[in-house]
Amino acid sequence: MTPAAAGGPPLIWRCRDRVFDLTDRTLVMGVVNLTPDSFSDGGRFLEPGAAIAQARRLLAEGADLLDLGAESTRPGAAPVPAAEQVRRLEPVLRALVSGADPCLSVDTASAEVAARALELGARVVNDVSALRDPTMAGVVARSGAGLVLMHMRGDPATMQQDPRYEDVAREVRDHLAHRLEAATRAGVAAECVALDPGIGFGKTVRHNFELLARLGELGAPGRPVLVGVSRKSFIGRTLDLPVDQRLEGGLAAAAVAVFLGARVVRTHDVAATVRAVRVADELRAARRAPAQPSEDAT
Ligand code: HH2
Repeated sequence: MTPAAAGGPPLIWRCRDRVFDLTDRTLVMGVVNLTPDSFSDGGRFLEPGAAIAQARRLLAEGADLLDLGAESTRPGAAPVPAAEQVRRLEPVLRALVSGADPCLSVDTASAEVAARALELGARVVNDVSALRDPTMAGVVARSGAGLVLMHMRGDPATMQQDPRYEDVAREVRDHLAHRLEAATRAGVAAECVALDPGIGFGKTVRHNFELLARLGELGAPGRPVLVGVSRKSFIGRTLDLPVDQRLEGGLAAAAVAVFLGARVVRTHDVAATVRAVRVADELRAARRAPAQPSEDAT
């Protein structure tokens, strides 16, 4: 079987010296949370040795990049001071960068934490607050790092308190467009930015499904859309399953998101997601370019 055929408009994502070509291939971003309280893996990778081992495992499973977080963003989570985030991240970043030098992302809304992570070799800042820290854009711009701008209504402490939208897809798209404009105005190159609708961040179950179903309307021309659905509560509520039994539901949502245009999938379950995403890439390519009758009969 040949890989997904070319045909869509070129799409790149620049993350310092790494330039990902997303034209026909979706990236899988593996998650490692160096936290005691994350909703699905809290406490498992707080100790640096455990986090480094998990990071290496996810890379071996085929992750294109890793997202390291030292502060949970689950609903109601308490903020973690920058110094504590750095203390958790530093040994893990050092160990990973001195090895195979993978593409590492830091999941933080703090410019101070982002700056230190970039100094230590991170190549992406994943900012769920989309530049609420007024010095974040400058830090990212100076480094040339990749930047994920995510939509969130309110903050983790309050975001799930009766979220309401008139038209969730339009409001998320407009918000992301404004944040992209703010980032580029502050000097971040547009080709460094990826946009994320923020599944589960200030949204009801129905809002999350609507955002995924209308993914083609989100984002901005020429910029990749990232989605994170892995193990999230909208899947748990739909299937009435606890967090450790949401793999298949997450894979279904990720595959459909990729078919509808997502180009980066953030996940805790890398091996399974890589398989689902590769098939979804083929389906997306097939929709653009129908196979010729003579092609590969297997
Ligand atoms: N979801 C989580 C955290 N960070 N970043 C982006 N860009 N998109 C997401 O959907 C996203 C994110 C929540 O997942 P997790 O990191 O596993 O949990 P916690 O925030 O509790 O650490």
